[in-house]
Amino acid sequence: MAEETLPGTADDDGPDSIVLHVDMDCFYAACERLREPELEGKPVVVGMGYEPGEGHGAVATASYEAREFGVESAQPISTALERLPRIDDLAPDDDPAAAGHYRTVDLEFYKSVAADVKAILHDCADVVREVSIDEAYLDVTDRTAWDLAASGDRTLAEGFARYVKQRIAREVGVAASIGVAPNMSTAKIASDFDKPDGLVVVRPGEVRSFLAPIPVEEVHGVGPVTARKLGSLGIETAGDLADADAAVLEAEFGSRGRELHERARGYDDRTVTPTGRPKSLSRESAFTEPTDDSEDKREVVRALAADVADRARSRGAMYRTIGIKVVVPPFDINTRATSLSGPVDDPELVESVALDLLDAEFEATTVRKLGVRVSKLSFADADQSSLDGWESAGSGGADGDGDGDGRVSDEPEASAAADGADEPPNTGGETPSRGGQSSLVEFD
Ligand code: TTP
Ligand code: MG
Repeated sequence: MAEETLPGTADDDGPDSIVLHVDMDCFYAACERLREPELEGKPVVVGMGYEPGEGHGAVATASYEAREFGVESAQPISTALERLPRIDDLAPDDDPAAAGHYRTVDLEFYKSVAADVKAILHDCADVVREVSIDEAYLDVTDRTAWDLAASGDRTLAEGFARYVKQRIAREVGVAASIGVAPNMSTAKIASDFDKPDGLVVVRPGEVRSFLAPIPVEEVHGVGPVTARKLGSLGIETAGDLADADAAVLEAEFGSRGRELHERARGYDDRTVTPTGRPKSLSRESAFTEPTDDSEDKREVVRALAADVADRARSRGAMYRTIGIKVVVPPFDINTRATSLSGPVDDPELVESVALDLLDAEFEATTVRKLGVRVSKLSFADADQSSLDGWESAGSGGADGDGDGDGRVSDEPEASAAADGADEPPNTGGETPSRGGQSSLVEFD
């Protein structure tokens, strides 16, 4: 497909960007499989408002095996049950392979998995835009290149994306599909192109030919109404849209028509902008085997505290809350935090508070994962805008699931909630205090 030369020979003003769009495969179902590995390869349906044994609620997502039976997102559970009976309802001689494992949405758990994924993404890119619980754009122009790898006809960018995918699979245990392209809209289409477990690379010279056969509905900014109108003009694919007369499109759709025309031709000059300032900075670490060894746990907390304090300092962030996260097998998440009377930048205090919180309640507990977090951040530099942490998959007020469909979106908040103003109120806990009141706060 390389009808033009590589790399960076575009007529524009600089080298071509390298954008990754990462979207997790059947995300909620993949999370359920983390807890219940025996669901691997089986039809799984995750229902919102669903209760075991009942028939109400709506499908949040279905595993790819369940999709084969015609089960899909937003469908009523009652319809899903007609297409794919529940395993518990099967008669003894029915085929268990043609039955579904129905589970109820557990957003807190999915957010904790998403945070692990996003921590990897932030590790792999300086600029990350999180758009929902399971989806993000990365600008990795500075980390890799469109040049061909020495070993063959693949680009370095492809190898980089494969590395990101493998890290997510190995470290978190869920599958991502990744699209790689010189711009955001093409990367998004590419990530969807070969799901599940896809890796689709569209090189700078290939954008237009890649887009040509794609249905217009998939072009960013084309909703069902626009698609219908385009259809009535005989425009069915991105190729048709690219070849259409810009003046006609503009007459029909105004300036948006011109924009859609540009997108279909492979131009999208949006840059990946980070989602926003962090509300907190955190780092967590899982043990290979759960442990109750007090010194092992303290050692990990010390290392995590040093790392978090270091990152806060390098980002110019002061913090007013120091907390820990303790995950007890199988996935029981506990968080404890201490609020200080004012913002500090004090690595030793992060360590001692984190250790006190650990010792106070979890000294003898068997844990599988530990985390340290600083929050209620304030920044010396008003323009600072990097983002990190396990909470970043939709922390605070930005991730409410009050939009009815239970999806979690991290689109930018309008206001400066980044200072932690949305943190839950103190609950008057008995945790150690350093010149300020103690509190128990939720991490997300
Ligand atoms: P999607 O990324 O749209 O879907 P998905 O990850 O389940 O599957 P795919 O492999 O096609 O990407 O959404 C992410 C999660 O958001 C999904 O796992 C469940 C939730 N969701 C809803 O709750 N309701 C919905 O209508 C949709 C589309 C998603
Ligand atoms: Mg997804």
